[in-house]
Amino acid sequence: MPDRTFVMVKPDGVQRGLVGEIVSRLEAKGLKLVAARFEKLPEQRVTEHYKEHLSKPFFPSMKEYIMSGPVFLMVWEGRNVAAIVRKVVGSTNPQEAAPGTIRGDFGIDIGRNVIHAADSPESAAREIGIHFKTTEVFDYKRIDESVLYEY
Ligand code: FUP
Repeated sequence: MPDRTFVMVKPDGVQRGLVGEIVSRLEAKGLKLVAARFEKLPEQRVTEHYKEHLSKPFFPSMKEYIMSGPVFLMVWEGRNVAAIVRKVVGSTNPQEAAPGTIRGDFGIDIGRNVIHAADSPESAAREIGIHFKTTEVFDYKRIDESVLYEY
């Protein structure tokens, strides 16, 4: 099984027209898009996705925000993709995220941090399972793969 991770452009990222920019950055890095869907998340999947945060004080407002508009859900593939995408995305709090990262370049507030990316291969597998059926994730070869890796 190739390395895969789960990424979501949150409602603020969609509203601000950042979907294309985010997809472009991940493509330009050399990662491969293998699944995508644009939708408004149902409450049950938001609760499942963020179950480790259910009892946190920020959970109710985060849930309302995540469900406030459509989100762009994706699965990306590449060697060590979960760690790579977390670096491209930057720190959770956009105020601390380094310039050059997505959150560092496009965010200000921790409660509006533009994008979600799974924090480990284990989280990625769990989150992909919540949001995508196996038939929605595509296995294909990209034409540039032979020049992207040394081996
Ligand atoms: P991350 O893995 O970077 O998305 O960060 P966390 O899992 O720690 O937090 C999940 C989401 O909760 C963050 F994207 C933003 C939100 N959050 C807040 O709104 N306030 C907080 O104090 C902490 C997290």
